Amino acid sequence: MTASNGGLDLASIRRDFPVLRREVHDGVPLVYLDNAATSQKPVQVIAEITRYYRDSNANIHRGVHSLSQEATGQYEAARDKVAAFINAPSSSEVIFTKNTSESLNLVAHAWGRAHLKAGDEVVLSEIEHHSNIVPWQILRDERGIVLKFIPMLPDGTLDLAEAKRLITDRTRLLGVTQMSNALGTIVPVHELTALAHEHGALVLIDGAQSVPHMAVDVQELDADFLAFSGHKMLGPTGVGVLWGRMSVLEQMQPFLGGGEMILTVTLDESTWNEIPARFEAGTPNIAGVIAFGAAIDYLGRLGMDRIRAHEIELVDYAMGRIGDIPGITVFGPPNPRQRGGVVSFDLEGVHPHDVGQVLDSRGVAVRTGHHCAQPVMAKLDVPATARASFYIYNTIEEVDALAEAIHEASRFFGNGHA
Ligand code: C6P
Repeated sequence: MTASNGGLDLASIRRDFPVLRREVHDGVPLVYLDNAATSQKPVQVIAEITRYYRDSNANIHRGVHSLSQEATGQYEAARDKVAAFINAPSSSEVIFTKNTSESLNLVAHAWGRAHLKAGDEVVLSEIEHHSNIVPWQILRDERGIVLKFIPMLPDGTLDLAEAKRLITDRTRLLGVTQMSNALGTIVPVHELTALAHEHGALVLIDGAQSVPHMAVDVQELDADFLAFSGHKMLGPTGVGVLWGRMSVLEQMQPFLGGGEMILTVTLDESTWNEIPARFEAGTPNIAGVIAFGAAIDYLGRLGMDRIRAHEIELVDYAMGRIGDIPGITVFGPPNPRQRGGVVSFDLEGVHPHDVGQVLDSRGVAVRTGHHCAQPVMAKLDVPATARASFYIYNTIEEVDALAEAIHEASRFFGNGHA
């Protein structure tokens, strides 16, 4: 097949990622297809971490000295880049956390604790990552709020008719993923957001899998919160983002106390700093945030629409290439435009971990397990799946390597089909 790669120059992109030249098992070239777990990092991001520690390291927002001011400037410049990337009306609406999980917990703790009382309803979906279920269960057990879940249909999409029934005037918040990590399903969050707003509920979007792979514009989305992680979009681990609408952030209590989140402290009481400092207690991951800025620059140069087009091409090709392997079930929507760059599958008679090991012996790195989405596994009635997930540097030849490795697993375990 002749691939257009969405207009991306893959050879040039791949040169920027040293790890992609790695071999495993003494000479087997690495085929990295575990991008939904974390992406690889380009030299531009790696260099920025070194540069910061070598030339600019100082604590931020705390010193009048030149180095501290320089580090503060670089940290705040990264905030501006994130704001521009998601088209936030103001950089002050961008809060740095350590990952998506912390961003989602921040909403449950700082908004939920201030505004939810017994009987209030929070609507989630059955395809949420554990990080958008567990914080709400903790709050339910503490406050007596009621959790409702939009059901998943057999093709991995959400039951929108049921969503219309579940979202009512009792709903205080809708929390939903824009793209399922376990299945790749893209959720029509615009539609759900409009529905929730009609009933006066706030909307929290888990963008951990969508923001790295497609253009996400918070003004167009019209939600109230968007959570995502830098490490899934070329940035270092330990940096996440919570974007929040300012009028909502202003009504929230702090999440963690201490450090720069205060204005005044006496032994009796404290007052809070401006937003976003109010939600960033303690010394943050300064180097990580600054290097995340370099990751955003990199993605911006490629263009999110091209990245999305490239991934649709890869997924379309992958589904065709592996769809007819005997005994295979590919989960999630059949239409590649309704899914992100994720292909989650089961090979009849072979445990996904065994599939993963055979794939690994051929250099193909995929994730196997429940993908922190156990309710999805329960609904599919499988203990786990094997999941290949693509990003900007993956090629059609790597999809071929994946397909051949799955054939090999099928032959190796003699599941009766090969
Ligand atoms: N999913 C995966 O392999 P953290 O770990 O906090 O950066 O992101 C949590 C998270 C939240 N929501 C969704 C939709 C996610 O996919 C993830 C992370 C990884 O699928 C690790 S479990």
